[in-house]
Amino acid sequence: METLTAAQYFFVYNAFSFTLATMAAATLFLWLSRSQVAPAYRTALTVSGLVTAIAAYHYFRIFESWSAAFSVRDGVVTATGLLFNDAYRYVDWLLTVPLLLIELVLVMRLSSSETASKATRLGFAAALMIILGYPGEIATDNTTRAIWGAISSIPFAYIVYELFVGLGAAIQRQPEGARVLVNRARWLTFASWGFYPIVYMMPFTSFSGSSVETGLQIGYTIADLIAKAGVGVLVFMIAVRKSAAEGYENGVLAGAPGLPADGSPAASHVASPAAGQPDTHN
Ligand code: RET
Repeated sequence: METLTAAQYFFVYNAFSFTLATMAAATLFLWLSRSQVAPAYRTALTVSGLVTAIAAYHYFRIFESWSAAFSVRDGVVTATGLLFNDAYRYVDWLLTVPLLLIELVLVMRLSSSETASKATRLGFAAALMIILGYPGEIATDNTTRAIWGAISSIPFAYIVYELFVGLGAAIQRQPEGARVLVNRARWLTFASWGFYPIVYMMPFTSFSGSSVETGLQIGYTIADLIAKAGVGVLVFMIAVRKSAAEGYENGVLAGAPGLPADGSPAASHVASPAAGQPDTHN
């Protein structure tokens, strides 16, 4: 890698540090908010917090790897000889991308067979997309990068199609108050996901050397912040709106004091087909 300027080095360094803090904070928020929503949406918040927790761990490792790969003395950056490990990012995606898709499907509360089939197909396509993208990411020549990038775009196109066409119909069945938010989550996912392949194409631009490396790291980091923490907060808001539409207040069925709020059988037979809940049984 061509030597970075001190400004480039610290820009990336600070971005990693910021992202580590954001992912850790988002994890706490999502997990601590579980009790604020109806039992049916708690798994979505758990999964959402898992995504940011896995990301926090990987950003810690990425940050450490970045610090170890360079040393800065008197404003001059030199490579230490220890390689910056790009694999952390792809391992992170391998775990978090299928989980993110599952989280989106879960918050829609489709029938269990629809949830299972959508989550499986989307999760599988997401894993394939990441695995096929990796050889291109570590390739040193642009032709290899372009080939793997193109192959990886096939499962990517399938996911985008499913999110837009497949889940479009499901969105129409969401309760009024949540429809706008679910649609926003779908768009935010689409926009942030679309950003990854664009960042991947950095080496094909007129930028070169250390600018490409800086651009790749900053670009992927911004996309990760939106796709994980941003979408996580939206999923929380959707869960709150849908809980309210189903008669829950602060995670408890309104007008039913004393009922367990943890989704135990005593509460769930009252809670399940609440009014205004057309999306549960189709
Ligand atoms: C790659 C390789 C080039 C082609 C395509 C890619 C897509 C990557 C995507 C990654 C999404 C990651 C997310 C992470 C958050 O947890 C692998 C860069 C299409 C869409 C959402």
